[in-house]
Parts: sequence; structure tokens; C-alpha cells
Amino acid sequence: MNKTAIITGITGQDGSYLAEYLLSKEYNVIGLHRRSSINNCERVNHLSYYDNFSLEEFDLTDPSDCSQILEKYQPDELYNLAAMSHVGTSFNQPSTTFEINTIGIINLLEGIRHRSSHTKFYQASTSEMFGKNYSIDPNGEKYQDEDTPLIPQSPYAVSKLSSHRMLQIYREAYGLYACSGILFNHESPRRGENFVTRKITKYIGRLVNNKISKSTKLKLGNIIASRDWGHAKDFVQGMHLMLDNDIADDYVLCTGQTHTVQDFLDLAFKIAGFNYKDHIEIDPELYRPAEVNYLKGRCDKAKKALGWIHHTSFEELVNEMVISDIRLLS
Ligand code: NAP
Ligand code: F7E
Repeated sequence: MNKTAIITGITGQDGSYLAEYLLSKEYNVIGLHRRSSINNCERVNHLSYYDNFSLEEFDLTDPSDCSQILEKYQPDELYNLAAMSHVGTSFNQPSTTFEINTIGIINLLEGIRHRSSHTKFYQASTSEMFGKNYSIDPNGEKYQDEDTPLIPQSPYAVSKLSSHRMLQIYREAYGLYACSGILFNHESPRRGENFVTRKITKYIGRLVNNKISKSTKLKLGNIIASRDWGHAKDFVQGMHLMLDNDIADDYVLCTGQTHTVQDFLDLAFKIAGFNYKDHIEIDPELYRPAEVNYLKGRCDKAKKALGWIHHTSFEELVNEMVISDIRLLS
């Protein structure tokens, strides 16, 4: 019989790629989305022709909604991708961030415990939980992996660390099959427009298509921050591998390479035939009250236990995003 998977956060970047991936594996997929005054399901509209894909309204902050969904579907797998996922916004909305990202997972874990204890659970944890911290190898190389202590630097990161720990407690205390994927940044043409990579490629799309004048600058904050950027398509496969295993555990997924925002700018503008220095302006308002300056993961554990590796290089990712936004805005 085909397996049933529920995905929270179906309207988001990862939700759409994960749904496509699970449908390719013949799962029945139920995507959960919050009620909205307009249709915000554009990332998954193309999946509506699948008989085994459906959408249902849901809000993660409502405990009764969580338990009813679990009672109704008794899913084999539940992927919790829903979140207030913007680090900068979390400084302005710390309570909402905590309500969605932390209380939300408690609602789901309680729902699984009482209504559907066979359900395997995936939680979207994040490299932001490392905050300023890193480990150093014998060659003096700085990196983060599952053993690096977590010192979060934002309300978003604190909310995700609380949910990460909560999951571990439910796994140990009640024997739930629950995995936490500590994912480093992953992007794509479907990335939300207020994350830095997409903000850059969308600006380039406008510039190339003469939708803005050459004097309209791209305003950015801290461009010396380093991130380990991969492609979302690769990362959703790792989420599935965590649940398609015999032992529930927590894993880092990353590319193992790091680039600054400046590197991203340089390559993205070059692809379109421009020099980024002519088009950007640093806006101090866009600096975060506290910043994570360096992220570079190591995912030997996931490679060994799950056989997961990333396939898309940084150059391929930037190229795909730039080309996509040039086409989209033409
Ligand atoms: P995203 O594009 O921002 O999507 C977040 C999703 O959560 C959206 O579908 C959003 O729905 C939904 N959501 C927010 N609040 C909700 C609520 N109260 N009830 C139900 N749904 C709610 O995020 P993403 O990039 O796909 O990331 C997926 C998950 O991975 C997130 O948990 C994020 O924190 C985590 N993560 C992402 C990365 C990354 O680099 N992308 C790295 C590590 C971890 P609306 O459309 O209604 O807003
Ligand atoms: O920022 C700097 C900013 O917002 C990257 C989320 O998916 O990945 C994401 O969080 C860097 C930061 O992603 C602008 O200060 C400069 O240093 O694209 P971002 P993020 O904060 O790394 C993690 C793993 C998650 O879990 C999150 O959910 O770029 N930066 N200027 C800027 N960032 C933004 N957004 N906008 C700027 O104008």
C-alpha cells in the first residue's frame, strides 16, 4: 500500500520540493496550509493534477487542529516545515516566532503521542542554532557539525533550538520516531523574495529586463556574512532519508563549502554581465541586531548513515536562480 505523508508549510519553498519528491515515490501527500485571504499556493498549484495530492487548511498554533489532522489521516510520515522562518523578522516578532516555531511543534508531538504514535516525524531544525559558535579541526579549519555546541543568536534560532530539544525529549521519553534535520541554508528559484539570495537574483531579473532604472540601487545589510548554501531540491531528499531509516536520529545536511554574500553578489551579477559594485548600496537599517557571521557545515554523519550527499554546486545554484529570475521578469 502507498504510504501517506503530511507536510506542514506546503506553500513554502521546501514544502513544494518535498511534495514533488514524495509524489515521485508514489506517496499520498497531504499538504497543510494556513487560511489566507488570497491563494498563496502558487508553488504547488502545478501538483493539483495528481490524484494522490491534496491540500487542507491548518494552523500549527492550534492544538486541536493538530490532533484532529493526526486522528483523521494517521499518516506514516509527518514533515513539519511550517515556521516563521525569517531571521531578521524574528527580532521584530519574537513572540509570534516562538508561538509558531516552538509551541507549534509541541502541538504536533502531543498529537502524535496521543492520536497516531506510529507516525514518523521530521522537524526542520537549522544551522542558525549554532549561532556564533564553531568547532576547529586540527588544520585550524572552522566548521559546525552535530557535536558543535548550539549558541543561538536570534529569537528565530532560540525558537528552533527549543523545538529541537523538545523533539529529543519526546523521542527519549515516549519512544517516538522523531528526527531533527539541522539544515544549512538552501535556496532555489522558489526561495522567498526577502531572503538575501532571491532578493539579489530578483533585482538582477528586473535590471536585465529594464523594469528598474540603472540608478535604482539594491539595498543590502551585512554582505560579509558567510553561508553554506545548497539547493533545496537536494536537501528535501535528505529529509525523506531520515524518516526512511530504522533508527531515529538528528543529522546535519550541508554542502561543506562557505561563501560570503559578496561572493554570491559577484557571481550573480557577473552571470548577467554586470559588476555588483555599480548596483548595490549598504543600508545600515538592514543590519540585524545580532548576526551569525560564519556557517560552514560538515555532514559526515548523514553521508555515512543515510548515504546523503548534495548534488548542486554553488555555481550551478546561483546560475539557476539568476536565469530563472531573468525569465520570470521578462
Ligand atoms: P518558507 O518558504 O518561509 O515556508 C514556511 C512555511 O510555513 C510557509 O508555507 C508558511 O505558510 C508556513 N507557516 C508559517 N506559519 C504557519 C502556521 N502558523 N501554520 C501553518 N503554516 C505556517 O520556509 P522554507 O525555506 O521552505 O523552510 C522550511 C522549513 O525549514 C522552515 O521551518 C525553516 O525554518 C526551516 N529551515 C529552512 C532553511 C532554508 O535555508 N530554507 C534552513 C534550515 C531550516 P504561509 O505561506 O501561510 O506563510
Ligand atoms: O540572510 C545577510 C543577513 O535572510 C543571509 C533562513 O532560511 O537560513 C536562512 O536564514 C545573510 C545574513 O538567510 C540582507 O544578515 C545582508 O547574514 O538570506 P538570509 P539566513 O538569515 O541565513 C537559515 C539556515 C534558516 O534556518 C532560516 O530559516 O545575508 N543579508 N543583506 C541580508 N539578508 C536579508 N534577508 N536581506 C538583506 O537585505
